[in-house]
Amino acid sequence: MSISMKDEILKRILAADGEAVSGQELADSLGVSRTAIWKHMQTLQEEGYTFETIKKKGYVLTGVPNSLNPTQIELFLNTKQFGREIHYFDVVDSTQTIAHKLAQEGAPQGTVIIGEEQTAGRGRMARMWESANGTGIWMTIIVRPDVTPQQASSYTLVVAVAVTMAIKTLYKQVEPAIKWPNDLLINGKKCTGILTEMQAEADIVQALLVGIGINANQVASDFSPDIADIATSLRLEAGEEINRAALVATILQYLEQFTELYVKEGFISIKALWEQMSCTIGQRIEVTTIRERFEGIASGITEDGVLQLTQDDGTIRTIYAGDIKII
Ligand code: BT5
Repeated sequence: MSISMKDEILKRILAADGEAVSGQELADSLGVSRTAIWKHMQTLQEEGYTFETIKKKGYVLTGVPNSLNPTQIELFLNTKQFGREIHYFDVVDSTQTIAHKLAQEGAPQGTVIIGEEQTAGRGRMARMWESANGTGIWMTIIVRPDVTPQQASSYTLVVAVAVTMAIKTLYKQVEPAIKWPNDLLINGKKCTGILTEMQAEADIVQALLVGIGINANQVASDFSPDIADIATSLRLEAGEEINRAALVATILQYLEQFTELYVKEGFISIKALWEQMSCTIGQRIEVTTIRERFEGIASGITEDGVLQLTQDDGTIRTIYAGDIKII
């Protein structure tokens, strides 16, 4: 991806790791004037970076904003493909909409779209997803797995495992649990939702648009009354400020790893991990599908990622899609 002059300057200052970087050297090596460098430094300051200017030595970085600027994410990124192309916006309607367009135009696997704010963030079945400015992680990843559309329905479960692993790796004090099919709960409240949409033709998946919404740094009063009782954020649960860039990079690393495994060996290779992290299996649940509502015990997940429900009369039903409530 082409990187802007401003980001290139930022990258060099970040790489200096607290040492001073001379404005003249930046200007010479980038082939621009000192004034141009100074202007870019002003813009970076407006974005929340802080610098100390040391006479005759140059700029020293003293503070970074908690931003999802691709340059920040790249610092933590340890992947081959995922996150190597990032489209970053201040405000979008929905990152899903942009991802659909980019995927149609041929964007490669692993392309990520991030918005600091979404004005029309969405969940499944046209439900709304609250995506306030600067507090969460609102991103879509374009994945092009070599699987059939039928197989792809279990990919949401793979994503849930990858996000859970990333959260547990960085914040050992929290214990996210996966509620089938697409929620991560902490202490019973929702901190993450996943929305997987598909572009497919007959038997071929062209692209999966994997939308991940994570409440990262909200405090309780940030949630609207609609979701105040059911939502939580990582910060509220972990008791510390969340470094969103590090979390995005860690998610991308696990997602790349698990996607490779999933394409090679199928959902079965991730099933045991999913079961360990799930709060669904063994619970009495109420299932709501487009057509009906019924209840029973969530008795297991199949090798294809389909939920099995044992009804009170002992019959087993398979659930491919729907909402569940643990009762
Ligand atoms: C989801 O839907 O949980 C999928 C959410 C996916 C959001 C991401 S953000 C990046 C990408 N771009 C988008 O436009 N979307 C994706 P669902 O299972 O249908 O849950 C929706 C329900 O969750 C709503 O009806 C609310 O009750 C609740 N909800 C809405 N916003 C929330 C939030 N920020 N935190 C917790 N719960 C929320």
